[in-house]
Parts: sequence; C-alpha cells; structure tokens
Amino acid sequence: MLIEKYKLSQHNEAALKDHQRKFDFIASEINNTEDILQKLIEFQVAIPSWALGTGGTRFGRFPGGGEPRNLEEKIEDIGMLHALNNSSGAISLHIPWDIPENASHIKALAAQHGLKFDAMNSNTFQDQPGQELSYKYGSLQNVNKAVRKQAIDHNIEVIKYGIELGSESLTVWLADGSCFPGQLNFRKAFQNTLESLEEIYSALPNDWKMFLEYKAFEPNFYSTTVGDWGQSFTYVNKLGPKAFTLVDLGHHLPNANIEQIVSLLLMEGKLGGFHFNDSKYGDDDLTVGSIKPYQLFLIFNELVEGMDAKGMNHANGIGWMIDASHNVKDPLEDLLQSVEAIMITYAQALLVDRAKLQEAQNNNDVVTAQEILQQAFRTDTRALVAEARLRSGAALNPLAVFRSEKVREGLIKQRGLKTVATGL
Ligand code: RM4
Ligand code: MN
Ligand code: MN
Repeated sequence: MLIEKYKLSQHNEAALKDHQRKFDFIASEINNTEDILQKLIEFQVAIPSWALGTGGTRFGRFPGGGEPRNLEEKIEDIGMLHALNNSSGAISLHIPWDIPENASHIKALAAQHGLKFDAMNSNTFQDQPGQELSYKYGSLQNVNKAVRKQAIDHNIEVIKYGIELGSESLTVWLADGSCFPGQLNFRKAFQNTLESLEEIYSALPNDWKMFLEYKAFEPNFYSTTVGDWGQSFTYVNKLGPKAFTLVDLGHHLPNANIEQIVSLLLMEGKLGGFHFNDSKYGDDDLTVGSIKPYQLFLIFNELVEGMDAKGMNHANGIGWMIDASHNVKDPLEDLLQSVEAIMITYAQALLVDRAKLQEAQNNNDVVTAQEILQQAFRTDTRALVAEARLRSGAALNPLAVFRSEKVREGLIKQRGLKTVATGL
C-alpha cells in the first residue's frame, strides 16, 4: 500500500511546531548535530522478507490479516516502511521462501521503492516438499556426503539468485548440531562443515562476502556446530578474507557480554553481519530495544568505537538487518518500532564523548567513564532521529502515520483476512 507524499507532508506540518521545539533543545545541547544527522540519514537497516507476516511459536500462530502473499507484496510492504522512515532501504531474502521467479521484474520493483538487496539467506534447516534427502541430522555437517552435497548445491543456487538481484552477500545459518551426548563426533562435524563451507566459499563472486551466523542452541539442544562466536571465528578465519562472523543478538547464552564480542570481532576485521532483535531468555526475536535498551546502547557504543578505529563506513561497513518474529503485534508496526529503537540507540552512541572516555580510561577513573556512557544513554535523541527523517522526506512519526492512514485495514481489504506469508 502506497502512502502518498502529500499525506506525509500533511502529517509533518501538523507535527512540525512541537518537533521544532524539541529539536532546538537537543541541538543546543550537543556540538556535532549536523554530523550526527548525516550519519542517521545514511544508516539503513535491512528487513528480512520473513518478518512481514506473523511468526507464531511451535504452539500456535495467530495471523493478523493482510499479510503479503508473494515476494512482490513483501517488497511493497518494505517500500512502505522505507517511505515512512527512510531507514529500511534494503530487503533480505530467504531461499526457498522467496524465490524470485522473474529476477529483473523483482529488481525493478525493488528499485521503484528505493530498496537494495541485502544478504541472501540459505535454508538447510527445513526439508522442502520434493527434496531428495533429509536434513534431520544436519546439512553441511551430515555424516552422509550426499546430504552435504545437496546442502552445498542449495547454497550455490542461493548465490546465483543473489547475483541476478544485485545482492553482494550470503548469510549461512545452520541448525546443525546434536540433541544428545554421543550423537556426534564434534571434530568430524566441524571438519565436514568446514569442507562444505569451503566449497560454498569457492563459488562466491570476488566482490561478495559470506556471513557465518552462530547460535547457542535451538533447534538442537545438546550441541550446535556453529554454536558461538569463537566457533564462527575459527571457521571464517580458515575460509579466507571474504568470510565474516555474523552476530545475532538473540543467539547467546544468558548474560553473555555481547559488546565485548563485537569489539573483538571488529578488531580482527571479522564482523560482517548483524541481526537486531531483543530477548529475555533465548532466541526470542522480540522488538529491538524492548527488553534491554542499555545493553543495546553498550553494543552500539562498541560498534561505533570499533568501526571508527578501523575507518569503516557505519552505513555499509557491516550488513545490518532486523531478525525478529511477531506473535502478538502487527509485524509492520513492530518493524517500525525496531527501526526507531535502532536509530535512537545509534544516535546515543554517536553522542559518547570519546576523547573524555579515553582520558578517563587512561586515568583509571571508573566513575567518570560510567558518567560519560550514561550521559549519552540518558539523552533523549528522538528529535534528532525525527529531524533526520524530516530532512530525507520521511515521516516525523512513522507509527502515527501508519495508524492514522489505516494501513493495516487497507492491506486487509486488498489481500484478505486469511493470507499467510511464507516464513517460519
Ligand atoms: C535463525 C537465525 C537466522 C534466521 C532464521 C529464520 O534463528 O536467526 O538468521 O534466518 O532463524
Ligand atoms: Mn538471525
Ligand atoms: Mn535467530
């Protein structure tokens, strides 16, 4: 559903006075307003094509109506989000959930909405109808060479789809592992996986990157073959310069120090991809910033510090994506909230006084170091983020426009109440 430009302007005009007051205040409080605004305008977070419908849990799924019925409609939904916030200018596809039957048509449609194709995702964690061999006991790690070959071929096929669309990266997330002690020989599982990844890596175009995502548990509950950042890092180091680790915020054991993980991966030049979500217990895939906003800030603080230390471009040095699932909220509203939380937190991280922080660290002044971080975290950056949107022709308040324009109602009218988007 297209939201007409004049509707956005109407909404912005009505909200302008209030916004201006708040923006003037924050601008008077900080020094580098223009620089921060520019960075906010440039920063883009990809939306995965599987996050546009209702996720559900293994106990049930409660679809909300108006879900996209095909890839075209998924692109339209993301285009609508991008028109509202100008921060979700990319789409990440999962094959085979979203096979682009006609690549040039799909590419043109995405371009119309100002969208790029972010990382392509392979899927060897489910068996597809008509598939010859099963992934029940793993894919790239499987003890059976023929299963491994099938999974390798699938990944190479995903790369081919990506080339047609203009994507430049492949994300490999494996459900491989074991559910019971004794089921697997850990070293053999690692070696098989490495050999399989090597074959996929050799099919990567020169200007592509491969992201290897780790996850502590689920669907396997005893061991996971790419279970943590150390394991992913070992694989990607062996693979070569085009291979990188991907950090998904929900894929750690409780209380892991994720900010330290991203800092060290950046130092080693091996942080390539990033999946945003939030969690209370495990891979909960909740709205970004809804549970642990301070942790998100500390992670962003290390991301900014580490990227700057390497002279990396914040917007495209790392593949940023939201990886969430929506059980009780409207998925599109949830995505708007997630993008907003990311931008607010990114802006806070940009506010950290790095020179003073370094000085405090060098003097072992623990109290000042904490004050500096919390000063940034407690700054209300919402007006900065809104101003960045205003300047790029998007909405001052995307969620309010989504609601007042009755987007969901419109989508239900267009697509029906009982549509089910492909995905988990
Ligand atoms: C996994 C992981 C992957 C995502 C799948 C759907 O837990 O986060 O990134 O592609 O879920
Ligand atoms: Mn993920
Ligand atoms: Mn996950």
